[in-house]
Amino acid sequence: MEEPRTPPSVDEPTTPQEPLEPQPDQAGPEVVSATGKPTGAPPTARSQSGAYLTTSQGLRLKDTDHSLKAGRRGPTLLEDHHLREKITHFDHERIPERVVHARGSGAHGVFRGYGTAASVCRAGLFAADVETPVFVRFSTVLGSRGSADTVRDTRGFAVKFYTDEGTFDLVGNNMPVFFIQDGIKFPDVVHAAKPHPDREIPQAQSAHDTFWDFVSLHTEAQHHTMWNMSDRGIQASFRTMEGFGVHTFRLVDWEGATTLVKFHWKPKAGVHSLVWEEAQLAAGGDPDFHRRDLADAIEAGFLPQWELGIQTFPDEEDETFEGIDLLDPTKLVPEELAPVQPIGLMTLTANPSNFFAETEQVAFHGGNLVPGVEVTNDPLLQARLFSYVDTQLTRLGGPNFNQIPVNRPHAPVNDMLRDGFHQHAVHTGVAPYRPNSLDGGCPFTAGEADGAFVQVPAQVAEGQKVRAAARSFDDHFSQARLFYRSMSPVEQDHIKAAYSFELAKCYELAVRQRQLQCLANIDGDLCGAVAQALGMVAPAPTIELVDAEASRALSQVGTPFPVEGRKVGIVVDAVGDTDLAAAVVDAVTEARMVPFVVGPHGGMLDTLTVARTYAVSRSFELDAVVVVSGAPARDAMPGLDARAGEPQAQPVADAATVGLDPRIALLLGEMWRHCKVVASVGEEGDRALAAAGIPGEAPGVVRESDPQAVVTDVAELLALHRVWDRFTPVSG
Ligand code: HDE
Repeated sequence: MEEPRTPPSVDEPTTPQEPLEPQPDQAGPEVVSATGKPTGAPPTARSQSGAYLTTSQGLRLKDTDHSLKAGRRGPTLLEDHHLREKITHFDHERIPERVVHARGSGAHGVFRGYGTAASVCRAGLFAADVETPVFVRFSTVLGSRGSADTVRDTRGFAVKFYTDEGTFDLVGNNMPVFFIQDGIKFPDVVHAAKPHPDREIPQAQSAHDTFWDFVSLHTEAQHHTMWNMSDRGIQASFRTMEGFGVHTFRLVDWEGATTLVKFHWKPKAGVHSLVWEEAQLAAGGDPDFHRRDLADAIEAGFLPQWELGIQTFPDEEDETFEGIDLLDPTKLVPEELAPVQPIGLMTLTANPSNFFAETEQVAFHGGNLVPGVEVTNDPLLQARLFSYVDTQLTRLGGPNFNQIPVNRPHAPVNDMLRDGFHQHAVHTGVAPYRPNSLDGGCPFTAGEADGAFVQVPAQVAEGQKVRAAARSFDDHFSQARLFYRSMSPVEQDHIKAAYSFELAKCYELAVRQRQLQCLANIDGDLCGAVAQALGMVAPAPTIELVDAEASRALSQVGTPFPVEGRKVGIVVDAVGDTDLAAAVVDAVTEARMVPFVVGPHGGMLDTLTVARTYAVSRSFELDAVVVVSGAPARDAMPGLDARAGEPQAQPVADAATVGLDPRIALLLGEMWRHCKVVASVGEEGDRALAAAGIPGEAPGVVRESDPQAVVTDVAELLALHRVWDRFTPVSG
């Protein structure tokens, strides 16, 4: 077994030493002049150097703890520049958060092309074995920067590829469709979904009147809303999330031939979600649940991976495929009709060194394209092309945000953009204009053979100026129905519960009624169940319901979930068999899972290091639990005896009378309800399970006497993510 780590010294270090070397990615490329020569401005000039604390001007300081005063008890002097500089800078540390996607988590990584896209796309990054550094930012949409990770919401999935041909940003979501068909509606949907303007509540939630008011009136939002109400709205981890480019893009090959495509990111870890109660518990117990999970996984070497794939469609005049309008971002193309073809692999390899510098300041933009990838006339995409630069002007304080290290292209930059707030480049030359003779004609424009980006001459339909959409955009319900009917019964149950929860949070009867009408136009069974939960009458559909072939690929159930990095709680009490627990820890570690010893108090239990105390152990943090023993921790929790007899302390069974700590009873009850693997090893463990009311023979319950055997059984069950057959679904 691993020796417990010696904790780092808590004493203040006293020997001056050089700061950590900046990471290579912080350095950014060299600053070059208009003629391509280095300007000499060091790329890291603004990060720390030297062993001593200084002012921003490099003046060494002896004391940063006391302001300069007229006498020890006297007034502070205005002359104290260090005080003023320190406070002034602090006063301006915050920048405006993103108006949407404010809460996010980032990581560095690498993308490796398979070469399989070469027949349809000339972009160098997709060529075989080309490695491109990437920065990824995952996010929720609605919440503020400090909001909880596990709220019900869409997730952003934005990837910046630093290619040799320029930066390519694929700014997508974890859902393939969007609430609106035209970008001009974006402020409307966001205003409706954000907290009410009078009380500024609720935070990071769609469960409120204005959201449902909007989506029930603006029915093109119904398909995306259905995704949000499904398990996709509460994903287990960023690592188990699919990503979608949403819009249709146009790829161009070396001959200039074009293909329409939709981009998909497929996680190697499968696509998985939390259950709703778990998501709610996590939002309180660990609001940083997804951020922590991503950072921990990368640090532990369980590197998250996604395969990038494309669905391809012939680039024909009507821009439709099998009757689906490819320019309508509220529609997806089922994978059964157009399979996703893998074109490369992304691996996240490193956590950011500094959250603000990288994750907060990264600026994505769908208009950052490379030769071979172009946009289409999707009216949502077209409006986005305007928004993303515009928003950075306020958020990052001016037009030079591309000079921030995380935003710097890795391709040579020789633009004629000059000056502006926060200009860091020391440009040389006198002629930032073209044509010129004074700088020798530099910079020169490139020909196509030199890698210039030249838009393919795609045909633009002639027409009259109109504020209108194509007729095909009028179908708002058929794909919401397709999605619902493609779900497994357990997923349908979750959807019913989600609508019932969210609509029950709406005060306005008219809003609930209108949304029920939308559900009636999607699926009668769904509408009936939600109406019943709300105590309302289910309306009849007002349209003819159209059935399409169910798309199995839309369901998450049954996607593989590798056991690597999964968390297994090992519960042992103060007088329990710690040797047996240690053997389980070893077996879990050997199986490449992460053992969490759950004990009555922190510190050590014999040779075991306790990772989580009874007081903080809740189901959301564990994928499975193995109980060795769980007797009440009388010494560790004064007053427990007095409370043990109270009914609320025994959520599952008469725990106290049979010697089970009520907090372990609570944990086991949650694991049971959340369809997680519950296991015992040895007699004490068996007794604990029985005391918690867990039936010995139920699905997903493992009882073994041997530590190796219990871990083998647990690992087998974990590959299915959850034991869904523990409860009989109502749907189906
Ligand atoms: Fe965004 N979106 N968006 N969006 N979006 C922003 O840009 C906007 C849309 C998406 O991690 C903002 O830098 C408009 C669709 C992600 O930094 C802003 C419209 C999709 C992120 C903006 C859309 C997205 C953003 C806010 C309708 C999925 C986070 C801060 C025309 C394909 C990127 C910022 C990050 C961020 C505008 C619709 C994804 C205001 C106007 C559709 C992942 O510019």
